[in-house]
Amino acid sequence: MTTITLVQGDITQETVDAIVNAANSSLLGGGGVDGAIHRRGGPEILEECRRLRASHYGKGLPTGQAVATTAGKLHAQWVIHTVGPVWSASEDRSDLLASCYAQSLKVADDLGAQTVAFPAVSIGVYGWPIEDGARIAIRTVRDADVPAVEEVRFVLFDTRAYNAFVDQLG
Ligand code: AR6
Repeated sequence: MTTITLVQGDITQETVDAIVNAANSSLLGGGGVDGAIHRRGGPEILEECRRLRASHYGKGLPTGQAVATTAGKLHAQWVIHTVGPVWSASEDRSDLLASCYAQSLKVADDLGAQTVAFPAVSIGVYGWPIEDGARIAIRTVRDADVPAVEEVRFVLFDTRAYNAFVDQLG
């Protein structure tokens, strides 16, 4: 049974086995939580991302998938990078957003990570409506069968995101 906990704060300050990054396909960094993770984690993370681009992910990491690297100087063993979908009003991309959580948890479970911190994937720069993003996140984690993972901690940056997750957790 995986326990879901919610905290408001900066995910780069968390001590967990794995920290999930809301990355982009390039894996080479960006703004938002991605920028914060690379800044605080140091250059080792980017070096490993570059190696992934040079080997398995020549075209980048596809949306909805996840891959692990070192966590550098963060208080974690791994960063699991996932690429959320950009919100679209004309196309339902919910399955891709759910896949980010499911695939990240599968990677975490395979690594033996017992504690995993997630940001709210896609609800920043990628424009996903917060309430819907929270609903998909909580539902997907609840449905996941990941025996190694004891705790999933959602780390929400601002009050609005935190409250949306509180509402969905019920
Ligand atoms: N800790 C926790 N949450 C954070 C932090 C932090 N330090 N910083 C921001 N957030 P976003 P996306 C929240 O934009 O929508 C990047 O440039 C933020 O308030 O980081 O998936 C990537 O390279 C929001 O609630 O990710 C991609 O190009 C949530 O994290 C693109 O942005 C997600 O916001 C991905 O966009």
